Amino acid sequence: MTKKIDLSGTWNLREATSHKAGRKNIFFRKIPIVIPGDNYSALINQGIIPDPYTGMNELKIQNIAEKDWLFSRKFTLPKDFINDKFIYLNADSIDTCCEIRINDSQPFKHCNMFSRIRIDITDYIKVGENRIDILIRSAQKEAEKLNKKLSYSLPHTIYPVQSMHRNLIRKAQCHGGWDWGPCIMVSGIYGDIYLASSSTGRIEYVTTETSPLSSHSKIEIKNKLSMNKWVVTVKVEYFSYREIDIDLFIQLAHTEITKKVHVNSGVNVFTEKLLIDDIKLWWPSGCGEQNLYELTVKAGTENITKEIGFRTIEVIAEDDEIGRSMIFRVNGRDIFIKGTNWIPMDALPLRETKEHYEQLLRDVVAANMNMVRVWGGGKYESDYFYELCDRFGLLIWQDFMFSCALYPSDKVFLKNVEEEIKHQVKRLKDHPSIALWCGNNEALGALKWFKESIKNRDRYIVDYDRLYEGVIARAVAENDPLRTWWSSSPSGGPQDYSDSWLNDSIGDMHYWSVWHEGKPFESYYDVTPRFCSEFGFQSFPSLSTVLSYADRGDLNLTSPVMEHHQKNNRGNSIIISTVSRYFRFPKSFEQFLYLSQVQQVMAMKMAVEYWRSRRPVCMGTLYWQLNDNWPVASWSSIEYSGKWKLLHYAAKKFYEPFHLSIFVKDEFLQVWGLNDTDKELSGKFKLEFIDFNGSLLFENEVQAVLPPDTSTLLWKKTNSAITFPLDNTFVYVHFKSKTIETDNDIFLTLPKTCRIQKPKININISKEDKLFKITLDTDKPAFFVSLDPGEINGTFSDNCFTLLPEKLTGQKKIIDFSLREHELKNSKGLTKTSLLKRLKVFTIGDNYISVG
Ligand code: BMA
Repeated sequence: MTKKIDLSGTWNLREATSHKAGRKNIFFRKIPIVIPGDNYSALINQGIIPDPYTGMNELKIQNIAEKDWLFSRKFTLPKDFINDKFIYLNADSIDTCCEIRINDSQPFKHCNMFSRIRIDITDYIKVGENRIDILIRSAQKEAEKLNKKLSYSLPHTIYPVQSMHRNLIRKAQCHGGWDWGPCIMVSGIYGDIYLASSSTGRIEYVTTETSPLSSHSKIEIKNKLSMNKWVVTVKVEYFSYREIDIDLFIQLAHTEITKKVHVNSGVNVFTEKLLIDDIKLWWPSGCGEQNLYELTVKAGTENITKEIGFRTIEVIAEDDEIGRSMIFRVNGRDIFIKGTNWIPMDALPLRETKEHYEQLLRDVVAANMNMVRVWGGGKYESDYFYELCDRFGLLIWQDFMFSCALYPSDKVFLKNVEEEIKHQVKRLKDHPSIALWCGNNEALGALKWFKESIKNRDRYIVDYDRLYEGVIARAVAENDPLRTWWSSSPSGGPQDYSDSWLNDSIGDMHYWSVWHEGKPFESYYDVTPRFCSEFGFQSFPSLSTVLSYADRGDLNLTSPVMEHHQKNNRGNSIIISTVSRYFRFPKSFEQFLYLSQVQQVMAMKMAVEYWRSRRPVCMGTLYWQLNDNWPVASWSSIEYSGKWKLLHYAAKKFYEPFHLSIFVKDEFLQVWGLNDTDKELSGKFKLEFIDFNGSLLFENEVQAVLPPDTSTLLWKKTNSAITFPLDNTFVYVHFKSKTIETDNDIFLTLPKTCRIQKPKININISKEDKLFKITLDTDKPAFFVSLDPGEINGTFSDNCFTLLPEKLTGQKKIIDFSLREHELKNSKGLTKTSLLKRLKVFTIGDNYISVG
């Protein structure tokens, strides 16, 4: 068998900038660094630089990015690892421009954190002690150098703290700063780094293509149960050190192939077809099970095991009377996509852990989502991320890593990108979760952003075409022909390069008019995107997260620290002016944080509920953005600390498979019953008008049927037909069947105009095993009721809800609070009394004067 020596663990790090390095320089001292990991984290852990997430420290650590860094370690090789063997070094990702030396070898150069490094080191190693040195040059300086060589400029977006020319280097683009992220130009070694020795060769990639047997009729394919016979093409790329016969073994489900194959020195490709019966399909979350099958491939001395799934995914982009659709059809069924955009989990790669991935992705599933978009300004995620998405049934919209910039198209750059794309496509294509490959984020739109490309569009279009269509699309077509290629997000779809930025009739849309252009929330009702892959509204994190970066003395929205932790130039003023547009002005800093989250909920809820009701014209929404990579004010629904913002609770509700959507559009109050399941639902639909004192003014109950995979109009009336005063009335709707119960409500005028009354809320807590049960009741209707457990790390079964007096509902509201796994370990002592003491309750009525 192939033997491996893992090189992860503790390495040494020191500065290697030639002109500055010297004994007196503190960075020249060797310090320990954990690999996989990054230089900034090592320097922080040694107390050499401050944590950039605290206060305004980000500004103090920028000089680290100007230096070159040497990562080195020793390793010992036993005789049997070397004797008569061939040895290679594997490094999954080195960030970014590096020179690798084994003992006294010639340096091997590489400059792309997204492509794998495999180098033959047989001639440079010896039995006993060896050393590896990886010199990582300052990416910032390398980018500057490349920029100087350009014959015309290649602009990119610029954020408050920015490393320039990030688009010239194949590194996570957001490392250079973003409108939610710090500028931390890390250098590092990520993923697996190891040595492997074998007498024959190595498997470079194992990839598969799966198709239902063509003898299935169209009708059979529509009926998912009959799609059980599949052809699997397994491709093995084997790099052989010499000409020899090797054993090839493939096993999948109950099918096996064993044979001897002849290999020549260099790359050999074997393709085998397997016919598999009795397949159970893989489905996205909410639509069925996530069945996975283990595939084992042995070639020579190497052995690879992975899980694959069986499903068909088509992206239906067809011309119709509106424009051009964008529909994800999985196993023959059109799925309404509900999800969010994913950015890298942490600006400091060392802080990204498996637990963190798992928690975030579980939170995505818990909010009834079925897709995440891996956004193009970040990175191709770790294998673990994709494995979890397969297991959880989360479809992935996978961007290639290009974002908000114009990119070069010279030969060196294109060759570098081509290697990257081939590697990433082969690495990832077997994940059933990946639904589509998308060329970039907003790079097509960016042609219109910069004066250079506005002036000389032709030059930049040629660059665009060479890179995305010439290199990337071709590499995708050659290596993953069964998956959809989508040129850019947003775009009108295949072969459409029109300026579709503000066009809601074709392809996918990024609808930013509400946030970036300051339009009212109601303008979400002005468009019906075929698929909205980005739209968002910012909020502040809650106080416990703010306190992780700000001192008590900084707790003012216009303090330098609060402004520093806002990377969108107009961000805080948009939040503040929107608060004044919709709400009574908050009485305290903490109320402000809370209200910022409430208005974020209002914005996203209005957009999603309206667009879901437009099904099948609109067939998906991915809001911007799920997570933060440091603690900051942003569009995220989960704070950096892992705490759910109110938006995440609201998403759990507005993305539920059966949901009542309620809105007032063009003076019409409308209620739609949304059913995203394949089962018909029949139940009682109730609509009530209630005043803010809690008196029932009107009630109507009917039997309603919600057919599968549709939205159904349940109520429509003009506002003028409502005889109750609009400022003292809200509408409450409720649907109940044998199996489900859901409700919703809406104000008939701006919240600040409503005569909301300050509620008195009673809370009782009991503890049942690991769970806290929180019982609430109120004297007056209470809106956007939010429970905040401070820094206690846990989630509520419901939050940010309307709480009605018991006399109206006949019952008290009961909510579960469960601690996160690691919190369970830390806080054995948490009692119901201590939870009650720390639990804060906010409602928008808190900012109204108490009457009566
Ligand atoms: C989108 C994204 C990001 C950005 C966000 C908010 O268009 O693609 O570039 O963070 O807008 O401005």
